[in-house]
Amino acid sequence: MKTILYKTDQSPPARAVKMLVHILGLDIEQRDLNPILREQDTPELRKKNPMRTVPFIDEGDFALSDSHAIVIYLLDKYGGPEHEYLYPKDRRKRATVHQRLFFNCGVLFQRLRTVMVPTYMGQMSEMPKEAVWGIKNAYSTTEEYLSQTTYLADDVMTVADICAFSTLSSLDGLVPVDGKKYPKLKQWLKIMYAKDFSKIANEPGCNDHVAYLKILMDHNRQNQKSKL
Ligand SMILES: N[C@@H](CCC(=O)N[C@@H](CS)C(=O)NCC(=O)O)C(=O)O
Repeated sequence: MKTILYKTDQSPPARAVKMLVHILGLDIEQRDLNPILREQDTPELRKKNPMRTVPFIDEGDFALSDSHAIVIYLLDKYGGPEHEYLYPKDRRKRATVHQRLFFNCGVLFQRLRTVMVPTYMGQMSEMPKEAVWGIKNAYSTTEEYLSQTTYLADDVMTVADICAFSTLSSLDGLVPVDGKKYPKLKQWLKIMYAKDFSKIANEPGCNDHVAYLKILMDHNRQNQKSKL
């Protein structure tokens, strides 16, 4: 069975996989699944994807969830020598790529998730101070990484940049990166926003994601007011 990618365009981790699919030029079937409507909870999909998150891929006798695991698998399976820069063979460089991927998974995306989940559940009507602090704190760490190398893990773009960019582009829409405080992050974002794969596979979903979160916060605020 050919690979099927389950995704929704608003999802940052799904956008990371979509960007890699675009870079590798893969002809993969992409199916929409709305996690807010819990479309991933059917018994058939749950069996393949116990984490019940998007993105995940299905190859019939093999399924894989988590964008970070998926991009590494796709690179391993389809990447040619011309893609080696994305996932360097050098042991230390590869270890640094892994660390930045875990940073995206465990820090950047979690800071975004603390805004997404309560907003979707109707509980958040504005960005709380603690969430903004957490996001800026993550910007500081990213700034320090970008002070060591041009891209997040190396002087060339790696898969860690693609994954972190999908999250940071949504965060930037919610808490705009201040170029005076985080000049390297601002410059890196500018470079990443200008890439073709970003315009095609990230920008539309990212814009929708940020706009939807802001609309929902307004809606939650109106709801809270009407209950007073
Ligand atoms: N670490 C996972 C996170 C995936 C994730 O949380 N996706 C969200 C959409 S952005 C989701 O499916 N949430 C549904 C849920 O948590 O039940 C990845 O990188 O793929």
